[in-house]
Amino acid sequence: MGLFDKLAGWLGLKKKEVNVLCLGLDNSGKTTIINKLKPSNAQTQDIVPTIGFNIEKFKTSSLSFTVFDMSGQGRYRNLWEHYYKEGQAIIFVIDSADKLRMVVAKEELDTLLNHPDVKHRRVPILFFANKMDVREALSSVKVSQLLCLENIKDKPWHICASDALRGEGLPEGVDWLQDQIRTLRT
Ligand SMILES: Nc1nc2c(ncn2[C@@H]2O[C@H](COP(=O)(O)OP(=O)(O)O)[C@@H](O)[C@H]2O)c(=O)[nH]1
Ligand SMILES: [Mg+2]
Repeated sequence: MGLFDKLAGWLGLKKKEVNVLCLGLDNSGKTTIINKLKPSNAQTQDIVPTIGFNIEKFKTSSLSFTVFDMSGQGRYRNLWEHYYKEGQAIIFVIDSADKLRMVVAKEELDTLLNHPDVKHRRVPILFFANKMDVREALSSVKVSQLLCLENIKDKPWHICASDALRGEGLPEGVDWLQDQIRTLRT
């Protein structure tokens, strides 16, 4: 049973759908993480891959994921921003070893947090400081500092160090998110 099944099962959600957006720069590990979370029988539909813009959607009985890369695709931004409205939880993935693009990740995060469809909603945000297995990777505390996460006052957030290749750190993050989603729904 995948973590994703566990999450859905634990929540006891059978009818209503929860939309989780998974965002981050390209190459941060989103697809790897999502593949670890989703059950093997999840239906994946890739849409609009042809215009150099990558968005992946899949769903199970009760949870629906939308995954997209935020970097280098400024001109396609309006194509994915409309998903913000429907997102009830966000997973934001950072490549902890990519120090050069940490500032780009911060810019994308700030743009996300200031978007009208996100700004005034209490959407829980789970951060994965991914690739912690890489020797020169920054700690999750350092990543948190560089992204100025302490400035996020109006949304519940949590950061977990993760190694998506081995699946380390993912259960902790999923546990936190499931608590948050449960709170949202009661
Ligand atoms: N060392 C290491 N490599 C990772 C980790 N997560 C993903 N990768 C690798 O990073 C590359 C990009 O991952 P991918 O999931 O495609 O990133 P995406 O573009 O955000 O979907 C792939 O070669 C992955 O195998 C991790 O935690 N540690
Ligand atoms: Mg991907």
